[in-house]
Amino acid sequence: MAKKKLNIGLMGCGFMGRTHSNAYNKVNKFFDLEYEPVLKAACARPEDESKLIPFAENWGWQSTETDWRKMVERDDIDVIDIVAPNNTHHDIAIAAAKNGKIVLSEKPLAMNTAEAVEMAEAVEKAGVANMVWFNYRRVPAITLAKQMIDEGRLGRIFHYRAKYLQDWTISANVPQGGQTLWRLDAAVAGSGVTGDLLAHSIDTAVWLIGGMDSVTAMTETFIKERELQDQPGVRKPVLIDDACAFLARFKNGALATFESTRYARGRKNQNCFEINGEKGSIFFDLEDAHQLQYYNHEDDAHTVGWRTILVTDSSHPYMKQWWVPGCVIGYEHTFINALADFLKGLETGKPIVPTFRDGIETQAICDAVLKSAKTGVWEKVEG
Ligand code: SOE
Repeated sequence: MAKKKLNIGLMGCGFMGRTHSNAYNKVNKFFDLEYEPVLKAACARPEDESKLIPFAENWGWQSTETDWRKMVERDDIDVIDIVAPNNTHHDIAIAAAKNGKIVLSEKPLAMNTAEAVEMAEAVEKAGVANMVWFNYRRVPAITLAKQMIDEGRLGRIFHYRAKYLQDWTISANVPQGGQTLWRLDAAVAGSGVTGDLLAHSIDTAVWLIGGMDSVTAMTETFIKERELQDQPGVRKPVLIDDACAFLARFKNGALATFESTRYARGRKNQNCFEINGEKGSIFFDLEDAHQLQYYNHEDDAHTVGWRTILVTDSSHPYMKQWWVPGCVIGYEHTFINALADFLKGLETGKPIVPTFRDGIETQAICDAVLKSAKTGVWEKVEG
């Protein structure tokens, strides 16, 4: 059957631009879907055109734009997909929704909760489908964890323990700002590890065990001043959080700890969590992404113990679309899985989570964390 074409307009051409372009190219090869994305146009700022042109050629984008306002108004675009830096999400998403486009956004949804609320309201008012790309929900082992929790296998949840560790900013010679280092510029990123890394951990946690009530946090900026990438020789204070740790109380009574840093030497992208429930526990580590560790207290006393589930079987989430059991999939597949879910959602009319409205909660938790790091007291998660 002929596929329904869905014309995509991609806003940005960096790291996330690559992961999404790859997903648009691959999704119909592996998933049986009514919709087929067409890589219609990719957009970047005029000063990034020299990067945009080869990017578009490499991934098969049919055209390019250097004016995002023109892009959101193009009649031949159905979907605006925002992979540009965080401070652009709000204006692009709202303009896109006003023009009746489906809107997808990279995480974090916005710079703060107020922006996220406006974005959610805009897509809802326009009645357009929307989704935040929290891709780790689509790691099969994490989706399996969700399934197991929903099946009641852990029982009442007591503890949630998350870490998200990297090490790429330890050198004081890493500059801030510019095309590739905007994550270190608070004016563009909104925050440091809180919005960039903990947003993932928070989204996963809330999805798995429910909403958060209150938090108490500490943050640190280890390197206080860095050169600007765009202006060599010019040094400015660093205003992002390099590291953040917080305690949380969940609405269901569970206690949690979250830790994130870009200063954990040797940790490149360690996104892990452990959940302890009355009946069992689960442990996941992105550095062993195809495995889920599970302890079932109801096992026979003489065989009980942690077991490793190799999440590659066709009975596991997403895996029947991929290879044969034992053949692992990787990081890029999480974006393809997310896109497949989204396109299925368009087919069925069922909103695919996390929607922009869901994104508000993560944003509100990040805001409460950053506020608590300043006030030094417990802060309620608003809304
Ligand atoms: C930061 O280094 C980063 O690229 C994040 O922005 C992504 O969201 C994360 O998944 C990998 O690390």
